[in-house]
Amino acid sequence: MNERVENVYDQPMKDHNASNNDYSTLTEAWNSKHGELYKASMKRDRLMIFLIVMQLICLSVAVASIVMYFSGPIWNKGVVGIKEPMGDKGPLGDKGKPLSCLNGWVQFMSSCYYFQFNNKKTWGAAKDDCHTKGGFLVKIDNAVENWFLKTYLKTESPDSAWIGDTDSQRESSFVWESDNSPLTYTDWAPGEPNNEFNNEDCLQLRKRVDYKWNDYPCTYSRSYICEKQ
Ligand SMILES: [Ca+2]
Ligand SMILES: [Ca+2]
Ligand SMILES: [Ca+2]
Repeated sequence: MNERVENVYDQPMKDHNASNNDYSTLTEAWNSKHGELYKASMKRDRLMIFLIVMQLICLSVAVASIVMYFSGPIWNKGVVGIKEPMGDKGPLGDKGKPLSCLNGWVQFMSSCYYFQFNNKKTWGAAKDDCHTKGGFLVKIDNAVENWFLKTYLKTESPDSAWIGDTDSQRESSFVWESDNSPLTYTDWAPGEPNNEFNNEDCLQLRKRVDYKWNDYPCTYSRSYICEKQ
C-alpha cells in the first residue's frame, strides 16, 4: 500500500552521465558529417564559379576576335576619298567608307596622326613642321590616346618622340602648344619631370621607360608626332 512511486529524478547520476555521453557522441558525429557536407558544398560552389568565369572569359575573347576580324586594325592608314585595299583578313578600316586622313597620316578615334621617324628635328622645328602640315605637335588628352601612341611607336621603336608639351614659358608649368592648355592627363616615367641640369623643357615619349613621358632638352633632334583634328 505504501509502495514508493518511482521518481525518474531518483535515477542514479551515472545513468544521466551515460545518456549525456551518448548525446555528445551523436552531436559530434552529426557536426562532423555536417562539416564534411558543408566543405563539399563550398568546393562545388567554387568550382561552379570558376567554370562560369572561364566561360565568360572564353566568350569575351571569342567576341573580341570576331569584332577585330571584321573591323580590321584599330588604326587606319587612309587616303581621302579612296577605299582601303583588301588585306589578308578582309578590308582594312571601315568597309567602303572614305577615310578622313590624308595619305601618310594614321587615323585613330577622331584624330589623324603623322609619325615622323626618319627626319628627326628639334622640338621647335618639329612643332613648325606639324603646323606646316596643318596640324600641331600631338596633344595627349587621355589614357586611350596615350596607349595608342605608345603602341604605334613600338612598331618602329624610335629612341624617343616629341609630343607637344613644354614648360619653356614658366618652369614646371607645362602647357600644350596647340591651345596653351595645362596637362589634364599624365604618364610620367618614374622620377620625371626632373628638369635635369635646369635644361629640360620639352616632353617626349621615351623608349627606355616604355614610352612613358620625360622632359628633355628641346634642342636635341628626335622623332615626333603631329596630330590633326
Ligand atoms: Ca589629342
Ligand atoms: Ca623644365
Ligand atoms: Ca627628364
